[in-house]
Amino acid sequence: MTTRKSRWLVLPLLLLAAGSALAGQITVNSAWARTTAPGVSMGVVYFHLENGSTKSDRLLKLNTSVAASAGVHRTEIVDDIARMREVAVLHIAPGEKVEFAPGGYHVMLMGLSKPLVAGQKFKLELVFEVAGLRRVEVLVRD
Ligand SMILES: [Cu+2]
Repeated sequence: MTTRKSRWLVLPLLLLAAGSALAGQITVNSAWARTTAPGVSMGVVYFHLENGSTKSDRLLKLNTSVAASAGVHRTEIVDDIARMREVAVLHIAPGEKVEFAPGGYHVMLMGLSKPLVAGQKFKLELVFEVAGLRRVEVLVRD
């Protein structure tokens, strides 16, 4: 009877360890969006993306309730003019960090239902090919 009891104690500890290892694979941190002026239908979201796993992955899709659609864009300087290019699928190598920041990668929100107001928070879902779904809270600020 005593051995059986101790076996049951070990199991939850193993599950806890497995859970934290999974959370360390693909991480999306410090997500924020810039405030938008009334009548503007597009917004931007930035965050730190890191692939802490040993597998390469791909960001396939983004969903949010605040806009009709969301996609990855990259700002590039061509002939001294900043242009945005759509990135259909973002590849992220094992151990790679991708910075979504002004002047580079960003998530473009298209068809905002309401202006984004400082202090507001909204959910953004990122769908990865290997890691699956990641949900982050995005803070709106200037
Ligand atoms: Cu853009």
